[in-house]
Amino acid sequence: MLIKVPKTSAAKENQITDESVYHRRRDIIKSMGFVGASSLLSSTSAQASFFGNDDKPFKTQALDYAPDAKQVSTKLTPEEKIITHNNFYEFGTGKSDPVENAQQFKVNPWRLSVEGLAENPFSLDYDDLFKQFPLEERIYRLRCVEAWSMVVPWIGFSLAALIKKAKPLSSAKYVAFETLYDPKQMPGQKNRFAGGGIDYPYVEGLRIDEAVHPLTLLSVGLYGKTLPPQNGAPIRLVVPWKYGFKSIKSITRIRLTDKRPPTSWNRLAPNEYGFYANVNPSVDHPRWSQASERRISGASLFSRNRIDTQMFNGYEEVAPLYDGMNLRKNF
Ligand SMILES: Nc1nc2c(c(=O)[nH]1)N[C@H]1C(S)=C(S)[C@@H](COP(=O)(O)O)O[C@H]1N2
Ligand SMILES: [Mo]
Repeated sequence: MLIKVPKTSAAKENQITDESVYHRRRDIIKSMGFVGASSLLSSTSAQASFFGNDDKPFKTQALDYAPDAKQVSTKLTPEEKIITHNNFYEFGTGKSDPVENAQQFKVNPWRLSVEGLAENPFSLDYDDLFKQFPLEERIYRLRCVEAWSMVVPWIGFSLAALIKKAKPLSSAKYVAFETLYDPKQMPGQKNRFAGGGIDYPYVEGLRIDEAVHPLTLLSVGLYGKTLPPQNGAPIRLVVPWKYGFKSIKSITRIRLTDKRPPTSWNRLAPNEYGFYANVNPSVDHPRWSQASERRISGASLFSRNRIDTQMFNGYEEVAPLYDGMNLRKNF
């Protein structure tokens, strides 16, 4: 019974008509003050019409950061697509539910605790998230297990820097992550149906060597500004070589542990979603192929291309992490 809920909602997402999403998105974009496809306007200049007069859009703030030094040849996904086409089941299971339902989400005050098998457990408040570690831009591909993808200019810092500060004990083999649990603010957490069958809080995990890999990012912003709530404000994980569901949003707890932690999608449908969830074009999801993906690229409905999915989402430098492992079995 519980397993059936996500199956239904996941299937629904795959079948959702582009057109209805497109028209909905137009309304939202208009309300947020975007005037053109390549607008660089901050959402602070948003008009509140879509959300109603006392229901103003969330305000993001400009960040100071070091731009991504690498010349990334791939075209960025436009900002208005990244912030209106989301998976964040705490705010509903439809792609436009998060932007519609998350604008009043309170991110300040916030507390992120770093705990468990560590010599120096600590916690960060909202301001610390932006001040304790130098911020850098990382332009990464994001590949959802549902076979769509984006190219996102994230801003954040390496998870490795945060873990180093905690001074992990040698017994720490895994890192466990937890999203905020607050059903008053997150309608999807009120009951199983609203939240797609997930048992909240949403949890995720990495092996410690994956966690300290230089590509693994804690993101606090995108497109030069703090994250909007629908993308996981105030802080979320980004693991670019794994399916998007590993990149847990709105994190309140990071725990070093000696046991492999449970992960939300694996718990819900273990035959469909593994612990590793490395992007792999040769291991299909039981209900669809993973050989290719729909790249959400241009501003127009017609500028979506089907491209081949790459092993590890193209981040081949992570391959040594899995030397000798059967990646079909450990999917
Ligand atoms: N807490 C939480 N984190 C989450 C999710 C979620 O539902 N809840 N969805 C995941 C999935 S399936 C994807 S593809 C990415 C989407 O991130 P984006 O909306 O910023 O593109 O967030 C991931 N993190
Ligand atoms: Mo996803």
